[in-house]
Amino acid sequence: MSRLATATLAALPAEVEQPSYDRSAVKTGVVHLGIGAFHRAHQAAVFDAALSAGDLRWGVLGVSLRSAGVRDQLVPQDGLYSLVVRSGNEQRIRILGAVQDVLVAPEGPARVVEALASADVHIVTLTVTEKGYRLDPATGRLIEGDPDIAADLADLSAPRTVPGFLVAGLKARREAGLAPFTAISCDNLPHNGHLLRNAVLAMARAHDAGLAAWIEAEGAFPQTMVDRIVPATTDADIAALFERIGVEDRAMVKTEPFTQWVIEDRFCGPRADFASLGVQLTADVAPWEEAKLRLLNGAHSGIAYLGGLAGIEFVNQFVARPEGRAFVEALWDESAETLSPPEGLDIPAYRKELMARFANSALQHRTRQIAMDGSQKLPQRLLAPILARRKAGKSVDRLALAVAAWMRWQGGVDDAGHGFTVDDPLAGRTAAALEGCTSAAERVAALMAIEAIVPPALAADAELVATITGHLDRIEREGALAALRA
Ligand code: NAI
Ligand code: CS2
Repeated sequence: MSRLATATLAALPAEVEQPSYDRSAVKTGVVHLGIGAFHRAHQAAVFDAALSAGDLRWGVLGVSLRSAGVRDQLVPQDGLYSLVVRSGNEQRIRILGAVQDVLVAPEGPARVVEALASADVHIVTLTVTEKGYRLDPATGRLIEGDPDIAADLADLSAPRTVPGFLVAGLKARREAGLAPFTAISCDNLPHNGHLLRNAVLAMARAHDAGLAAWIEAEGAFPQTMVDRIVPATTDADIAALFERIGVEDRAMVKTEPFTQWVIEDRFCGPRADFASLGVQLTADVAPWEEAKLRLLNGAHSGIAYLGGLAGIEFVNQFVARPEGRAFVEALWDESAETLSPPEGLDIPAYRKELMARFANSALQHRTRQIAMDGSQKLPQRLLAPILARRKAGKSVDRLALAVAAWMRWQGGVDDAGHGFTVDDPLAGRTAAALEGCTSAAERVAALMAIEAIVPPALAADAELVATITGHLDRIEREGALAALRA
């Protein structure tokens, strides 16, 4: 079976779009940390469009901070992969050529630092998941007790973490007389640029006050809102693509037609002509980000836990059920009231479009995938709108139901009695909190006392606690579907 690569491009069917630029002339202008599925379908597609438009400065060097998996998929394919855009029965296949190489950081941290210090590199993008920043979700501070963070705080000769690599790269740039790069967090974190900047400055201060002051004065960490649903690729996706194009592509990503990237207009060096590439540049990303996190991601998390408990495999199956769709709409009614939408965002139209995106049956977006890392997601998606409503003296119901479903999920058993592993960096904490609890009320109190996840003001809110307890009790007795119907 032949594999997608430069040598096999000529064999592809005509329907497959191919890079139109001379890949050998492309310079590496971007280093991307955390080269998972999302980067390949979102930022890399924008840089590929910049290359197609003739600006050859924006090739991407991907870095994996953990495993060699993506390197082993992409490097044998000369960095080429298919972006498979699916909507209902339609499918569009485009081969992207922006990714030039992939490094596996633990195999050679010095090579990553060297790349970050290259004079051609002007932008560093990141998708390392919410937990990859090693920040306490409650305080936004670096978790200094994390062994990798502690190692980087002590010595940066072989960095291990995101702030460690960025500081080592920035230090080398300063020593070489270069300007800093612009570092753009593309993770679904509130105020992602601010959090990244804080993490980098905290790491820099531990090593060199002068370096920290230079980064503070000269560096740039724009906030961003990123949006495109990119489910994890499955073996069946790879097999189906092979049937269609006749070569094997182990690095393919599947996604939806929709894509959005809003970036705070704050760069400290050259950048692609983002505006001409469909990227929105704005002075204030916060209202965009808040709307996206609370509506899209908030609903996603509710769907993930309720659907996951009820044995509903995919997001589209959840919203195909009348009680599922009604739940999402009612959750949006609650969350939407907490937003201050930016000019240009029409919330009713946005909701309509979101529902259609969730209903896209060709994506097969697993509720299980979204359920992962709830401790890192709940605060910005569900707890923030709850807090805003409670401060305004308003009640919550569907938001509380989503939180109750997350609580039930922490027990690691679904409604059919099947056990599963709770995939979350704080799973040990939630399991310890639940130990010995004998009622829904005790479980709610124990989980709400975890300040790294739940703001103390919510734990002290008796009316809210009672609402969540009522929902959890029903889910435990009758299951998530019954709770949805009720
Ligand atoms: P993925 O699982 O394909 O890739 C995750 C990447 O993060 C991998 O490179 C992995 O090595 C790295 N990573 C995971 N844990 C880490 C840690 N503790 N330290 C350092 N690196 C770590 O996931 P995908 O789909 O690429 O999503 C990544 C992130 O992108 C999400 O968590 C989210 O914040 C953001 N995002 C994803 C969207 C999607 O639909 N997939 C859409 C919008 C944003
Ligand atoms: C999802 C997001 O996995 C999750 O937590 O909610 O990755 C979601 O698909 C994206 O934010 C869409 O832009």
